[in-house]
Amino acid sequence: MLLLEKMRKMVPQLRKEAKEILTKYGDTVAGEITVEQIYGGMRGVNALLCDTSEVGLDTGLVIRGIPILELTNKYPEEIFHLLLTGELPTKEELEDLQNELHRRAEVPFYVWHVINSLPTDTHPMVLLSTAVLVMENESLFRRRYEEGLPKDELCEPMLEDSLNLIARIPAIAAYIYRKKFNKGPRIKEDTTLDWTANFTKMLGINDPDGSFTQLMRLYMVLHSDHEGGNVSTFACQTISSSLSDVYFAVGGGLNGLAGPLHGLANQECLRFIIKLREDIGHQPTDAEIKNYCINLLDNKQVISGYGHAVLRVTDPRFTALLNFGNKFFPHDPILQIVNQLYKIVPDLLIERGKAKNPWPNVDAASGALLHHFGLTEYEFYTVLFAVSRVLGLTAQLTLSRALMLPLIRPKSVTTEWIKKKAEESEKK
Ligand code: HAX
Repeated sequence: MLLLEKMRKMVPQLRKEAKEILTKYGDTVAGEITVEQIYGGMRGVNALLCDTSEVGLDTGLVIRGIPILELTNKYPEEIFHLLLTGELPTKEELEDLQNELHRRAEVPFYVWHVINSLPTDTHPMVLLSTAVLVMENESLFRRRYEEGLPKDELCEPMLEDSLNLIARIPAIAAYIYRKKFNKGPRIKEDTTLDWTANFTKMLGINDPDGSFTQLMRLYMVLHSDHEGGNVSTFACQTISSSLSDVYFAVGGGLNGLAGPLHGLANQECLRFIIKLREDIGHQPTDAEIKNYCINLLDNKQVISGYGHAVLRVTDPRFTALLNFGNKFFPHDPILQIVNQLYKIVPDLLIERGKAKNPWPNVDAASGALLHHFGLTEYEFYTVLFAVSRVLGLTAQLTLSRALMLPLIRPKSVTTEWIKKKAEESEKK
């Protein structure tokens, strides 16, 4: 496998570089932390290493130095290669990776049984997270660890597990969709197709001109990674730092993604738009939308799809999705509301002065586009996000094992400690 060969060449260089940095700059102060940051979810604390991507306050997602808006015509497989190695694959490398994913795509039979055995009203994210966790049985990383493989050799089995998971997750997600929403029997995978086209075929969405697949490729690229401190990635990395394998770690990360302030926001956002239209009773005017949002904010509700813990501008991923919709179906009534909200909500949030970022994030547009193609079951949206995010999570896990990063274990402090510390600093 070409990717494995590339990693074998890369890993010694990465370790050498890390060693040199630590020897030369180990004592360099990289930041300070205030009491407000301790109470405030550690916003702005520089404490994690992540080379796959970075999120600039005013630039948004940049993958390995390339702004996300310059990567929108790529295949998600290319993005995985880029995240992991820092380079886009050559044609040969891409084909080799795609073949490798097909070779690994068979889902263990018991996964279907587990999904079938859960109650029909189970949330799709529970089905997905459970399916990922039960595949832990397949982990090569765990087997190698138990055999006594030293930690400087754990990167390869981590990559093996990662590729298996990436190869299998589309079939699992597609089955969850078909089972949960009564769409008919499972559709088998098609090894002649790329990762996304195979996925959309297995979902069974009607796509005569291929534009749904085109959207899904874009969607998979945009959601793949968002540096190291977001809930799903941070949770995933923390779990894996105890040397638990990909299935435990990604399962944990996906549970974090399932929260409404994180990956569930795409579901919440479309639900909000549909409810807004229903409550107003017709295609709303700008004034009606404005009043509706004011009322929500007065009732201490958040407007899903707006705000971000890091970004302070319109999320370029939102821009990419909105451009897609406005180009291909500008008259779609739901998309029109997304456009209207974009004109109205930022000013309302600015007026209230609470949200540090009044601009839309990726979740503000994605649901409207999926809805247009008949994928209206918004409970499923976070699963799509998860399929994409597995690319970033697994790339990051593999790199952490490449660098042999240690257990993540920051120190916590008590309220008493904080009060004492504050008193001491006031006396000075
Ligand atoms: N609507 C109303 N109020 C908002 C708001 C919004 N969209 N965004 C922030 N605020 C409020 C916060 O609730 C907070 O109020 P309190 O002080 O009363 O608690 C205040 O503004 C300050 O928040 P902040 O510092 O600007 O934001 P945080 O870093 O704490 O949180 C969130 C960032 C994304 C969680 C937040 O903006 C939010 O809840 N947005 C709506 C949900 C959403 O769109 N989530 C998806 C984010 C993208 C993502 O991770 N996708 O996976």
